[in-house]
Amino acid sequence: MEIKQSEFIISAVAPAQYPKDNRVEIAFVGRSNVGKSSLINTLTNRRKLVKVSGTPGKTRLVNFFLINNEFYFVDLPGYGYAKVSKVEKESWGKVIEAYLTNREQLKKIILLVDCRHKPSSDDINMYKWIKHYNYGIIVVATKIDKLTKNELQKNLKMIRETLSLDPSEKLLTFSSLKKYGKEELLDIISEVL
Ligand SMILES: Nc1nc2c(ncn2[C@@H]2O[C@H](COP(=O)(O)OP(=O)(O)OP(=O)(O)O)[C@@H](O)[C@H]2O)c(=O)[nH]1
Ligand SMILES: [Mg+2]
Repeated sequence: MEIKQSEFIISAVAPAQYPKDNRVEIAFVGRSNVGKSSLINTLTNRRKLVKVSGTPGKTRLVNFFLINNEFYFVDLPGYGYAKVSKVEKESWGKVIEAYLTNREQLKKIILLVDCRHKPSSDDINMYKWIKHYNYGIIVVATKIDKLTKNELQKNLKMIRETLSLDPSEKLLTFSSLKKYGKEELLDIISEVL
């Protein structure tokens, strides 16, 4: 699949603002700073479709992007960012949960984990939660340009073990910096369309 068209639609705080046209949605979740927004820019061949920043916590609302006039990419706020207040964390959690609950047109959730780190308890909970609600899931290890081949192999094994991935489940690898892993992820996304 090739993405020829991508357009920002809305930053939604509440479900009432979500698009109502029932197009298929593909959502991106993961810890703050893991590279969700960068990955969406890479997939869409856009440098600034989504705001990226060195400061974690850039994405605070549920952002919808219409792709090829056919389906939506949904960029969610990152969880697990230490430097925000408890109240703010709870409000982000609610924003994420409100979107992920009962979203029938949501056909795939892409869970991003940083290839350098052991998945956190938040990552494990998110993985279990997605499975529990029977959404299709793809786990993607991001920022692989930061590791050597050997380090990466070791960490992929550790990520698989920590999340208890089934041997049949894919663990994709991705680098927005090197544009690595883009075709494989797009192919998997196109399967659900
Ligand atoms: N080396 C490298 N850096 C990356 C890659 N992807 C993202 N980054 C950097 O990681 C930081 C966070 O990227 P974002 O895409 O904003 O991360 P996010 O998951 O959207 O973060 P939140 O919006 O806070 O949840 C930025 O400084 C990016 O430049 C990658 O593939 N390789
Ligand atoms: Mg972001």
